[in-house]
Amino acid sequence: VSARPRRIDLIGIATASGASVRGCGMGPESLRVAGLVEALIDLGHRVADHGDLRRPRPDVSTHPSSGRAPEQRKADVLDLAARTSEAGMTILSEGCLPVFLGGDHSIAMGSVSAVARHCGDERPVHVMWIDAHADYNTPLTSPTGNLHGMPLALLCGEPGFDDSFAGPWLGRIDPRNVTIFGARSIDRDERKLLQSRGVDVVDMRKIDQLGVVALMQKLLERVKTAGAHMHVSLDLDAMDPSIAPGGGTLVPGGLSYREAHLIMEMLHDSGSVGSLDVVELNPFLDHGGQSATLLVDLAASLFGRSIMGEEPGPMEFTTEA
Ligand code: 6HN
Ligand code: MN
Ligand code: MN
Ligand code: MN
Repeated sequence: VSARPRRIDLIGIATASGASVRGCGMGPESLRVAGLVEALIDLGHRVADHGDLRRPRPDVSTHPSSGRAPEQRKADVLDLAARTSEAGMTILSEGCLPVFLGGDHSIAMGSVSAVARHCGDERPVHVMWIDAHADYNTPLTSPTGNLHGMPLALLCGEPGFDDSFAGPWLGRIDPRNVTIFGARSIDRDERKLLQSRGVDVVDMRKIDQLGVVALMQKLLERVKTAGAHMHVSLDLDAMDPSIAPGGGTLVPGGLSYREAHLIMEMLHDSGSVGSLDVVELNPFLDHGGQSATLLVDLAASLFGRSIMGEEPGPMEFTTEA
């Protein structure tokens, strides 16, 4: 149980360049306004806020929905991913736990590659991707061309990314060390890729049928046995739109309020989590801060907030090892 206080380092990546809907570049600031720093300090952690990484160029209206042409958006994504990767490495090398505040989900190219580079051959990395989507498209399979639908495929070294995508993220992660949790919208060719690589997809049907507890226990036991660093990538749209309206790619039938918290509480008790992304919050679409507040509360659960304090409950994760 990772009750001990940690030094948590926040870094915002204020971008929507991987998405087709503008607004999630304001995500980091919205999470701060919703009280993220205070919530973590309240749990006894030490918190450093590194502020935001920003797009290299100002926004221009060349694209009807995003305001940016595809090539420009791609250049922004790659530039920010490189800087995110370096910043994450620095935080990890100081023994701190990085929390990457998106921004759209393409920022995970930077965050996950930072973790993979830091762990190197010393420690396996397991990625838990909590999302309505699998984000496992390649330029060959993507129906939209939006880069926030591709970071996992890039990290897992899927073919279809040409040399222009070169960087420390390419092929950094073994697809068998990925668990997608909460999925309910997967594109046709994306599904074929996931199946052929043996990616663990815990979709909403499985969650309905087997429940969060059994599925999480299985995952956490596996991660513990492997001695892996668990990176959690939390996409707002994993949660049901009724409790998390502030996203650009909402899908009905998502995680309930308590399911989401229980996942976070069990992650906390596992002691395996070494890094976190909080992504896809679009404050422009949010309803009065509801989604931002939900994400802050979920992060608090992940970092040790519990209903009855320290008392271990019957669902606490234990392992023989
Ligand atoms: N996200 N599968 C769709 C696409 O465009 O590739 C949606 C991706 C959503 C990405 O929510 O992070
Ligand atoms: Mn996503
Ligand atoms: Mn998503
Ligand atoms: Mn709305």
